[in-house]
Amino acid sequence: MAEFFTDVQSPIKYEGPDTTNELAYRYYDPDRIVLGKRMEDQLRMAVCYWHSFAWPGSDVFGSGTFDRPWIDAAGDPMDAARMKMDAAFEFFAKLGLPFYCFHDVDIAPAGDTYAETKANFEAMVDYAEAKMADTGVKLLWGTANVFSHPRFAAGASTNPDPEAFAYAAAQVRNALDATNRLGGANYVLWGGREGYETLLNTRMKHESDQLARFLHMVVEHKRNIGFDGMLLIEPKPQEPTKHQYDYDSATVHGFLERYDLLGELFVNIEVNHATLAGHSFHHEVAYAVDNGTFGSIDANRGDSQNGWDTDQFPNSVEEMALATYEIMRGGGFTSGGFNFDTKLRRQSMDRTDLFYGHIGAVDTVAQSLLVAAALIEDGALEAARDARYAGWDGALGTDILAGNLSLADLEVRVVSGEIDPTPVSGGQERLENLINRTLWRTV
Ligand code: XLS
Ligand code: NI
Ligand code: NI
Repeated sequence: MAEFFTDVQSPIKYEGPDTTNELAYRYYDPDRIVLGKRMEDQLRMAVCYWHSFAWPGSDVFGSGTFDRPWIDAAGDPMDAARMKMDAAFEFFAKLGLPFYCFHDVDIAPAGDTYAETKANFEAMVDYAEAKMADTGVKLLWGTANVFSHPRFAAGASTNPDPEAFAYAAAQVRNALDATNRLGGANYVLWGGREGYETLLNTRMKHESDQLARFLHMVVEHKRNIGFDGMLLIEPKPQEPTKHQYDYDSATVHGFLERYDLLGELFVNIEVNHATLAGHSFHHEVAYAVDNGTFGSIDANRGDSQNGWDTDQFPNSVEEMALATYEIMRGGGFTSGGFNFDTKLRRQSMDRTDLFYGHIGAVDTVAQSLLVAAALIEDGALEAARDARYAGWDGALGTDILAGNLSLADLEVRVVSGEIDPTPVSGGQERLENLINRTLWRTV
């Protein structure tokens, strides 16, 4: 079989912080025990198929730049799909991460009819099954692309045409079956065009009822086939549409509660989607962990100078560490993990750039775990939070929350002078220094 990544002759290994080898891990040491688990099992990192193997490096102003002979290879499109999968699994095995993720359209070409597309997809799922058995690489999640084709221009489940809904249902049914067959740990639903371009032609309430019906159908199908992974919604506020209904963690939480879907679906939080929504990644993760909706992560980063989804490889240990702290404080991942939903820059055209991007990202995530573990083991951050809320453990706090006191009861006690709150410092700078000291010490 042809070899595609010839600059890397053996799997990338942990060599420690002092190595001079650019094709080695400095912090990611899969067998190292951190917070009671092997680093590999704690982080559950994955490579994404779409940006890394199915995207040629094109942007809205220009065509592909990447050296990827498996994209648009001449001849039978199924041969090209197998070549792409050979390249992908060679990369997964050489990078040495335990997982990958894919969309249906990433791995198999469309046929002239839906039946042909389905047959192509099934043949490629067989091929993937064999590759997974050969390499030991597992599936973190599968998903369906119900946003690229023109039939989904006005949305998938939120389309004004129920036939588009039905077509999306067919695709999701197949992708969920394939994910189940491949032993996938989760299934993701990203509502790429589940939103609107203009309110002038949109019935928002009708569209959200459609989306909820669709999600109930997905939950029901998951039960029918006995899939035991998590179903994940990936929030994103906009892009490609002007407004998307799964805007952020809090919006998704409200939606799930309103449509009786809490406990059935969880969130897959992407760093760059958090910042697009005007939040920090830390905020999005903390919200989901605190409200019991946390599932998985799409690790990447945005660019603070522009407002779109640049999906760059994560390289800020601080940004990652604050979120990893919240994840680990909440007990860590169950079936989720860190998926690199990341795109090389268009000028990074060499095949080996794909290794550099991932190696830096993997080390950033590994460092974030070390910082999170140091913060948890030190306990000072949690102790500061505990101290700040200590009043709520006292008689007044517990009575208020238990509903034992009315506005009038409280006013009586304030009038009598019994209650007279004293402002105390929030200590923000002291805590920021604590974070920085932990970063400097760990990294
Ligand atoms: C796009 C999303 C997408 C999902 C999977 O912005 O991040 O890549 O992760 O459909
Ligand atoms: Ni994503
Ligand atoms: Ni993105």
